[in-house]
Amino acid sequence: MSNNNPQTREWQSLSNDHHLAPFSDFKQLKEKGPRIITHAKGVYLWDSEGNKILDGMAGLWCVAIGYGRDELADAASKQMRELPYYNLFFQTAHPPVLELAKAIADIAPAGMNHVFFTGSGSEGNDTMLRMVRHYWAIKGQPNKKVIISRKNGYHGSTVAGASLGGMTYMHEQGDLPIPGIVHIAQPYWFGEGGDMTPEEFGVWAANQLEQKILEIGVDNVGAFIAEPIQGAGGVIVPPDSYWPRIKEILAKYDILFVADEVICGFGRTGEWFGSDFYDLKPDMMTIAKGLTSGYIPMGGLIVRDEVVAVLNEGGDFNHGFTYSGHPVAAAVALENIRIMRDENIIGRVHEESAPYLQKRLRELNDHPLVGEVRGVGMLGAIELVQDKATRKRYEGKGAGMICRQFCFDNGLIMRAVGDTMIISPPLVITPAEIDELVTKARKCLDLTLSALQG
Ligand code: PXG
Repeated sequence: MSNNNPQTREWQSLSNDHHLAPFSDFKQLKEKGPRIITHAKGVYLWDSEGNKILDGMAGLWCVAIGYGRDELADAASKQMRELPYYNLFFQTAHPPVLELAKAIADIAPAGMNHVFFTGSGSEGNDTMLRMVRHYWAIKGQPNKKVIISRKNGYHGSTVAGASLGGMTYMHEQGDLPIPGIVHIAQPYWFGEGGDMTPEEFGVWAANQLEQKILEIGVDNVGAFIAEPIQGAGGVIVPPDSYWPRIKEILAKYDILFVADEVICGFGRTGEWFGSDFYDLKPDMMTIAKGLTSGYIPMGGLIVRDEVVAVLNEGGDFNHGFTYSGHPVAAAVALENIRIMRDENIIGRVHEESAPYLQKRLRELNDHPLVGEVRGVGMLGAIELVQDKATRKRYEGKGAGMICRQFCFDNGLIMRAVGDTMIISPPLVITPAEIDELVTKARKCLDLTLSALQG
C-alpha cells in the first residue's frame, strides 16, 4: 500500500512500536503497516489515505444499522452524564439494563425471557459453559458436563470460547480445548461433502451429533452448541436436511441446545434471530455484535424460562463481570434495537435487500473462478475453485488472500476464509450499494483469475 499522507506513517509507527493487534502476525504487520481507518458513514469507511471503501463485512459482522448514527452517540452521551457506571453484583440494578433485558425478551423466541449480560460474545459463551454445568448440578446430574460443539465453528477467543470453537489453529496455541469439550463434523457440503448430495450430507453431519451423544453417554453430555449459520468458518449454510435432523436428535436426548447467535442474531438472516429463521428452539442463545451494532462492546446470554426456573433453585451463580450490563452499553443497545424496530430494518432485509443481494451474488456463479455462491439474508459466500465440476481448489496458491487484496485495493472489504470469500454487509445497504458491491466483487474475481493464471 502506498502512503502519501505523512500522518499515515506516523500512526503506523505507533502501531509498530506499541500495539499488538488481534489475530495478527506481529512481525509481518510491522513490515507492512496496518491500514488506518479514520471515519465511516453508512456502509462506507475512509482510510487515512483518503480512500473510500465499501464495507462488505459490517466491521466484523457487527455494524447492523450502519455507521454514523448520531442517535447511538447521543444515547451514550446522555447515559454517561446520568450514570456512567454501576455494577449489578450486590443486589443493585439500573434502568438501562432492566429496560434492555425487557426489550430483548420482547424480540427473542417465545419462552426466552431472561438475559445475563457480558462484555462480549466470548464472555457470553464462557457464561453459557458455567451456567450449563451449574444447571445440571442443581438437577442432581453433575456428570452432565460435556459440551458438544462443531469443527470449524467459532465461539470466541477466551479459553472457553476458543475451546468451544473448532478452529484447530487456535487450539494449537495454549493447549486447548480444555477438558469436557468435544467436536463433531460441520455441515460444510461444498468443502467436505464428497460424493454425497447436499441433502445426504446434511443428514450424515447431523447424525454425528447422535453418535457423539451415544459414544460419550447422554448422562455425561450437558449441551450442544452451534451457530445457526457458521460465520467465521466461512458462511457455511447447512443443507436443508441438517437442522430438521438435529432437531429430531435434540428432542430424543435430554441435553440443552445453545444457539450461538453472535453473528446470526439481530437481523442478519432477515429474522431477529437465526433460530427464528430455522425454527430452532434453543435453551440458550449467545448474543453480541448486532446487539449494539458494534458501537460499544456488549454481549449476553438469553436463557429459556424453564432453565431459569431450575437456576432459581440453585442459590448463588458465582459468575459475572465488572461490565455485565454496563449502563452505557445498555443505553446504546436499547437505542439500536429501537432504530431496528422503528425503521423496520429487519423487515426491509427480509422483503427487499436480502432477496436482491442473494440474486445479484448468484450472478457470479457464471464466473470461471466461482465454484459456488451461497448465502442467507445478508450473509454470502463465494467459493473460489480451479475446477467447477470437481470443486478442486487452486492448491497452495492462496487464491482467497489474493482476492482479498484486490478487493482492498479496489475499495471493497470482502473477507477470505481460505479460498472462500465472505460478505456480511450492514443491514441498511441499499440496492445501489449492493450493485456496487457485486460489480467490485466481479472485477476482483477477474483480477484474481488473471493473477492465478499468469
Ligand atoms: N460467537 C460467534 C458465532 C462469533 O462469530 C464470538 C462468538 C465471540 O465474540 P467476541 O465478541 O468475543 O469476539 C464470535 C466473534 C472472524 C471473526 O474472523 C469473527 C468473530 C470474532 C473475531 C473474528 O470472522 N466473531
